[in-house]
Amino acid sequence: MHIDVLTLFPEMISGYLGQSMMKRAVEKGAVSFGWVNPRDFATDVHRTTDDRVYGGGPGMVMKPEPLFAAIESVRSETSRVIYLSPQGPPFTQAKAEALSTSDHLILVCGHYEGIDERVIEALVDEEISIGDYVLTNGAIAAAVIIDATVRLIPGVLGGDGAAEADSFSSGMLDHPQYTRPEEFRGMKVPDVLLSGNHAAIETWRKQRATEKTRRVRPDLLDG
Ligand code: 4G1
Repeated sequence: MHIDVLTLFPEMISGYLGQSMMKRAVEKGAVSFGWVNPRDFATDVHRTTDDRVYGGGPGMVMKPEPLFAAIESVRSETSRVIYLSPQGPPFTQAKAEALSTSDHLILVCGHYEGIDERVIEALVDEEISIGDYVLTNGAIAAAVIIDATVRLIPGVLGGDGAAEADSFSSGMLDHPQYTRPEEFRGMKVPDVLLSGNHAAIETWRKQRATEKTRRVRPDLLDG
């Protein structure tokens, strides 16, 4: 998979993409990253990428010309152009699974108040939102999409079933987790987890996960 990130501030997430799981995924050849800065496609002397909003009101909007040129510089037949936007449907694990089989993603990050609507109409295949809150720019949202998607590409995680075992694959929150020591500051690991009784452990985990999900995220059980 190749992922091009279109942003005015690549340094916001380039550090993250050069680290940890992403670094290993690149080294394994599972994914490669490219950067596209619309500023490099602005043609005036000041290399302007934003302008005032038609109809009035505060803030600036990203101009269409540099965005069209930037997207068209990396787009091909197999590209999927995604605009990270609070106006999109919410990002989910199911969406991450669908994206993980893509050939080429172009992730368009908004800045200021967003992008000229004509870019969305003409070039964007899909809008995705990472949640209902206000951000200063969309690059962080792109990093979220990349993290959740790339770890699902076969061979990126250890192959120990960690990706499949993840609680969201079962549509529920996770059960509590413990590691050594058996007792820490008087707090003990539940006996069942030390029993070696795998059926009992499975029952305990399912029960705790269900209780927690019902209490804090009942929407996951009804949905
Ligand atoms: C109206 C949140 C505006 C924000 C309503 C989730 C938020 C991209 C996302 C905004 C952004 C609400 C996202 C808002 C995002 C252009 C630059 C848009 C930043 C921008 C609830 C600012 N998932 N927000 N507007 O935050 O990019 O993907």
